[in-house]
Amino acid sequence: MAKEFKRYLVTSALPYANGPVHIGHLAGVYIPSDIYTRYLRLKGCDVISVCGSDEHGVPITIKARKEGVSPQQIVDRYHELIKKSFEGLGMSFDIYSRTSSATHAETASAFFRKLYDEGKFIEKNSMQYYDEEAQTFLADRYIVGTCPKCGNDRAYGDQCEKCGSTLSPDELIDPHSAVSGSVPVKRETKHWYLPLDQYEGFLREWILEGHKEWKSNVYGQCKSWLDGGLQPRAVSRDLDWGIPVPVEGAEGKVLYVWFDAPIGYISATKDLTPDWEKYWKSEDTKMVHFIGKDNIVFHCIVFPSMLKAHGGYILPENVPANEFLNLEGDKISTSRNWAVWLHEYLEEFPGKEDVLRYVLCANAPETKDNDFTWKDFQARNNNELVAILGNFVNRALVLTQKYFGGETPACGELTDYDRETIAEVAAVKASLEANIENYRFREALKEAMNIARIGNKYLADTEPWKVIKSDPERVKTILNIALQITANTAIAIEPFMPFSAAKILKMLATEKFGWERLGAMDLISAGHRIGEPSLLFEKIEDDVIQRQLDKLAATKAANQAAEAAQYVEPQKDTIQFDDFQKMDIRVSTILAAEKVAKTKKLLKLTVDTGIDKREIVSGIAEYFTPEELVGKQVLVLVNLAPRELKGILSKGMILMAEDASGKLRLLQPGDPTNNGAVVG
Ligand code: B3M
Ligand code: ZN
Repeated sequence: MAKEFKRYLVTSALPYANGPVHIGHLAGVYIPSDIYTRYLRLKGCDVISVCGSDEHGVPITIKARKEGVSPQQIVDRYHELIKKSFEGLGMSFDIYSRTSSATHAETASAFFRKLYDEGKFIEKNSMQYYDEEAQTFLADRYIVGTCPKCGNDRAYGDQCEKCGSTLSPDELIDPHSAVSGSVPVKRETKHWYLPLDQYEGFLREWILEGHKEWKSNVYGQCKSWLDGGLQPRAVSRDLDWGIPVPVEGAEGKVLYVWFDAPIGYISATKDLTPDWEKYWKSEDTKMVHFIGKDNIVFHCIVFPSMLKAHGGYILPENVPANEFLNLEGDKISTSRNWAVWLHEYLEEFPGKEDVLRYVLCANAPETKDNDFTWKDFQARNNNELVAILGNFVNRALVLTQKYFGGETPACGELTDYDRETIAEVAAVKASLEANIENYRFREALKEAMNIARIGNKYLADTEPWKVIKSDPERVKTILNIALQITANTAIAIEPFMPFSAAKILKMLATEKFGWERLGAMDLISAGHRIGEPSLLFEKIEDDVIQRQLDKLAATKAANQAAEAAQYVEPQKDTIQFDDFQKMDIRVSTILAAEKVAKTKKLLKLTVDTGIDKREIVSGIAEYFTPEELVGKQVLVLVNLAPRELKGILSKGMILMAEDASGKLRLLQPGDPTNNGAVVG
């Protein structure tokens, strides 16, 4: 028998305040969390939903350094952007806090201090990389060098972004500091470690025995972490941005971001309500963490161990982490700007907040990674929201306006088909609730949409527009039932599409219904005057989607150019000076140039090499017009064996450089030089 809870505490992963939120975050964490919270509120439960910006950590300091601003300026910028864009999409947190708040500093410090005073940490000295020029210890991300796996010379101390390998600073070839560029030295430093290995027994019991009902992707990951053996984990860092370690002699050290961030849920609750302890310390509270799969270890292993070590706190009842959402078949990436950013979506698709909520829920990566495509976004909007939900609601309202002047008709004698339809609508509630309460939001959304499907079919089968002539009394019953189904739709879709639910209620000119009324057929009374109907959704045309696809294509091209620019051909095999001496390279001037007939790439050049005037065929027609070459001085390898190309005897080769983007560049003497000058 499922345990009864008196209240609910819903937490959503705190987004890093070093960039905007994108559709991957929404599909993975925030839309599921908002659906769950709205549902509980509709049911009249005592529920609070907390979130906020995660404002510490190395990536924020790197971004600040890159932009030449302070970390506080970075987090202030993105905290506001994220908060505003969440509000724009209808995320209904009860509080959206931030970990640079005073409450959080106090809460996280006290939390650390209690564990410290009670000897729950291991103190350990270790050798870390230190930048003597910048006089700072270097977090792994601040050490750059050559990846031992793929040769990328911009690999970080913790990861190579080119080949994806996880690295440690000691593996880097030629490590140097990203701060000053100098070669770092090793210096001893002290840190505090949470001995996770000591919590293995508790975690096995609590998760593997006690929460077999958790989603398999979450349960499985926890099992592999536990089977892999837990190691003590450092909970402090040598950084100047973060919450200072509240211990004497710990100057220059801050709490590790993953130690302080989850405590952000507690500090946010404190800022929300003076009754915060009944949410965090009472077994009558059901706590649910909404996160992405990359946060499972922190929310199922590390944070519960911290709470256990501290004592007095409840543990999460469930952690329904989602997998990842990809975009147009490619991994979403902040650094490569490969994303649909929430704030840009809200600007470019005003009034379509629910379309994004709908599509991201319908495609949510609940059990495996999934893909967002703009074509699918358009199809779901046009074929599901417009054609089913919008169409049904609009017909029910417009026909009531048309036949009864907007006054709700009384319901007369029911036919068997009416009773069948009413029963079908009532039956949706149970499966809708079961799916939401088991975090199956994709399935739940289909159930909610089923009510509109039933309504659409009911109108198509009863054809009030035909019957009105012969039996207006019958049409009164049909439209009364259609209006009740419309009101039921507004209840069922509210957790998923709150903007549309509100619009339907406004068009019905009625207040919000509680969840307990779902399935009722007396929601709209006979004689009640409905409001003006308007379209809930509009078709999205191809050109709108094309604009988004073009935007992504431009991003891809920019990324390819940037990646190419980073790539440098490896050096060729060593040669002897004599080998080089065999080449005779001369400064020459191009006297004439013309395209070689029937070829795309070839130009025939007449060149004055100082020795003679000769013809050279060169594959540069895609990069230079004949006109722009005439008169230019170039470098020519004059003693290359002549060869016939397209019937032209080509005697020599113009030296070119191929740049990172593959474009050919002329090599020219810095100043005008006599033809025939020897290059050596
Ligand atoms: N800031 C978000 C992430 O890993 C991370 C979550 C913290 S929740 C306490 O993308
Ligand atoms: Zn690599």
